[in-house]
Amino acid sequence: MRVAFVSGNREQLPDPVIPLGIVTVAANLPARHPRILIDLCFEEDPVPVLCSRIQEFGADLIALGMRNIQSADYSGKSDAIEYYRELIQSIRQVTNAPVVLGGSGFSVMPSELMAALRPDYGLSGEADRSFPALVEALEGASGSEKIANLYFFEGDEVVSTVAPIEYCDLRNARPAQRSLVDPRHYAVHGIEGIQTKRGCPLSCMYCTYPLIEGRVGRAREPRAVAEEFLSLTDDGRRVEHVFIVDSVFNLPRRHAKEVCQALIEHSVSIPWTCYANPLGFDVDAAQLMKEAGCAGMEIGSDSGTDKQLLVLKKGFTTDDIRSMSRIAKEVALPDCHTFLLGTPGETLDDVRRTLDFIVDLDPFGAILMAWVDDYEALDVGLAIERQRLRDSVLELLDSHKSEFPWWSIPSIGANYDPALFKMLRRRGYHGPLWQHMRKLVSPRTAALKRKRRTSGERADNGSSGMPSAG
Ligand code: B12
Ligand code: SF4
Repeated sequence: MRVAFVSGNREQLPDPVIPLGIVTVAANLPARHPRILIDLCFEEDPVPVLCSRIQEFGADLIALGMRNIQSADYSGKSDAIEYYRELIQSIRQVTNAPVVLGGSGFSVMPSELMAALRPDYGLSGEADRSFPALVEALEGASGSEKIANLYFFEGDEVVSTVAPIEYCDLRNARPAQRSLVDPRHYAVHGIEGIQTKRGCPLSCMYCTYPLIEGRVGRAREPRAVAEEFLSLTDDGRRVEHVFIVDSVFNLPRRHAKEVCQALIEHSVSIPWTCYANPLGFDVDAAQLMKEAGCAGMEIGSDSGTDKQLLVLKKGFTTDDIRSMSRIAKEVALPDCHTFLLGTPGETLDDVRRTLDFIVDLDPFGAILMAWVDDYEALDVGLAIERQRLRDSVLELLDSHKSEFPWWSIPSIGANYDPALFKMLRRRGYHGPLWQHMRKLVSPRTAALKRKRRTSGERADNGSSGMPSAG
């Protein structure tokens, strides 16, 4: 069966990302099936390119990957549903081949997206095994009832098979089929992704990751991870930076340390960034990560108040965040904390306390985001309701943005816009941009602004350090 994989993702912020999920699925499809990958990321006019490449190839099956529902600026404005609907309708005009939709975006709300987009099939969650099984079933070689997480229509109704009893064992996972990746990812950006494990043991209140990769932790062999790192530059691929795409790299701590050791033993020299968590972080882990080439950690700290951390079920406290940041400073491992403002149950006063907390913490980087519920993409009423609080939060951030010279506030474009990204890339800075923001601000300006913020403007009512947004 001739399979045309399509990566619909066109998001270029903070960077274009290679369609790692799709090339992972492709690696597990038996070699006898000819395949192409049509990546729409860099196409000015994606629909005609998509249609002509599908026709040229003569596809028997279209495997459409939907990575994002939200947009990168957390503005809550996303036209993803409309865009994917247009892709599917256009595919229908040039071929009768069935369309199967999958990917992390799809997995977050599969039934709703089946009904809204009407592909022939949907596969939610990891598809390393289920996609090849579906191909086999479509060839008539086996039935489809045993395929986990398969969505399809019975009449007008969306039905699905059950979730898998066992998730994929990653100990012998095949490395992603990178030969399919559009060379423009390397020629222009040089950013790669590697997975060392799947599953996160924590249960943050809003987290959708278990829908995509389950909760059960499954780790890869550290040696295999190091070998995959070394193979990234095969075939002349230019790779300047790697993002370790695990939900949390340093949990479990032991596996993270073993991966670091393997990277050191294999003399891996490409710098990398990962998501990390205050739990499972200690001086040893920090030192090993640094030695293994970690250029920075992104930490989902979310809130600067213990009350909200409890609501969000983060499992750590503000003291844990402080301790992690202190260790990171000692070891010179850049830490960037993301904060989600306006989460359920949070007041504007809580948001102000969080801003105070970040000023005191003084991490290497901070990214401030107004919280967006994924379902806003489908529910207009919810989107309007959530937008009200978001507007107040953004107004507050806007009135203080100049005091935080290197913090990124994507929703209002503060230290987060395509022109800035382009300029930094032209200067030869690779990896997540928060790692370079400090270089753009003179230490004197930064010190003056911080001094004003910390000594002159802290509210004296004991509850909030940020002046009211008005
Ligand atoms: C690492 C990561 C990042 C890194 C990526 C670094 C890099 N160079 O790759 C960074 C920090 C840059 C990033 C940015 C963003 N991300 Co992100 N990211 C992740 C994360 C943690 C892992 C993604 C990954 O690569 N996984 C490994 C691969 C192998 O897994 P996978 O893609 O899911 O593929 C499997 C299945 O989905 C399925 N599959 C995949 N494709 C297909 C296709 C078909 C046809 C089929 C059948 C199956 C299938 O099979 C695959 C193998 O099992 C996920 C959360 C998660 N745990 O999944 C969020 C996630 C993908 N990101 C998300 C978002 C929204 C974004 C941003 C828009 C910013 C933001 N607001 O967070 C930007 C967009 C960037 C861009 N250019 O597109 C969302 C997407 C869904 C949604 N809610 O919209 C996720 C799910 C997190 C979430 N909030 O729920 N991200
Ligand atoms: S630590 Fe990250 S991946 Fe794990 S539950 Fe929390 S948000 Fe989800």
